Parts: sequence; C-alpha cells; structure tokens
Amino acid sequence: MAGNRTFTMIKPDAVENGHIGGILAMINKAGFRIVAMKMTALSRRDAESFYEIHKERPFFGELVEYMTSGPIVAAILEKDNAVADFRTLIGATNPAEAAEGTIRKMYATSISANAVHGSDSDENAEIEGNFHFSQRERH
Ligand code: 3AN
Repeated sequence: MAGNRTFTMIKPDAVENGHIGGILAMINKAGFRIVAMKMTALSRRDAESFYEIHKERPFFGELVEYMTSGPIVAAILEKDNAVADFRTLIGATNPAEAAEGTIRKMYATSISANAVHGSDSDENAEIEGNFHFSQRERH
C-alpha cells in the first residue's frame, strides 16, 4: 500500500566490512518489517539507470564504480510513514553530518561509501522495489 513501504540497499562497503547483521538489527529495532530481501549485485547498466538523476553530477562516475564494486543486499521494508522514517534512521548523506544513532553514523565510511540507500519518495520506493523483486519474493 502506498505510503508504508520503502526500498533499501546495504551498499558494497557495508557488506564488505561485515555490517549486514548490525544494519538489519537497527532496521528491525526501529520497527520496520522486512517484506523482501536478497543479496545481489548491480551491473553497470543497473547502477547507471538507478542513479540517472545524478548523471550530470561530478561524482556520478565514482558512484557507479562504487555501487558495482561488490555485492549489495536489497530489501523492501514496511512501516507507517516508511520513506521518511527510514531516511531519519539512515541519517545524512555525508556520514560526518549524520546524527548519533543513525545507520550512517555507525557504519558509513565516506559520502560515497555511505553504507545504505533509502528511497526518497513513495513513487521511487515502488519503482526501486519492482526493479529487484517479483511478487513471489514478497512476504
Ligand atoms: P541519499 O543517498 O542520502 O538520498 P543522494 O540521493 O543525494 O543521497 O545521493 C545518492 C548517492 O550519491 C549517495 N548515497 C552517495 O553515495 C552519492 N553522493 C551524493 N553526494 C555525493 C558527493 N558529494 N560526493 C560523492 N558521492 C555522493
């Protein structure tokens, strides 16, 4: 249902550094239900289309390079007000500015390797979830 789902990726740095469990624990503790989840990887084409809105930004090449550098964990999460509440839980894009108690404060290593993605709107949450998951993979 619109408004109560968001989409997240645990990014390559966090997977590589062994933080999948810690991040999922924070997600559960904050009251999100996991609707769908898998370990997967983005191809270059996937990453370029996922981050298309940043195509003209100077960090676009670095972002695509990084997001294709290793496996990710993709998930659909459910909670009232999911998109906004999840963005509060993950914290600011730049971990140096992320509030205490946020996932990025705990686990992000830099502004590009910032541990997690969170959808920025209900519409994008649906598009991003549909990109990774079939109906059979949702529970
Ligand atoms: P957020 O992930 O907090 O929604 P966006 O959508 O502005 O942030 O940026 C998408 C991704 O692009 C970020 N997660 C980060 O990995 C990367 N990014 C954003 N700004 C920068 C920057 N100034 N330098 C390097 N990478 C950046």
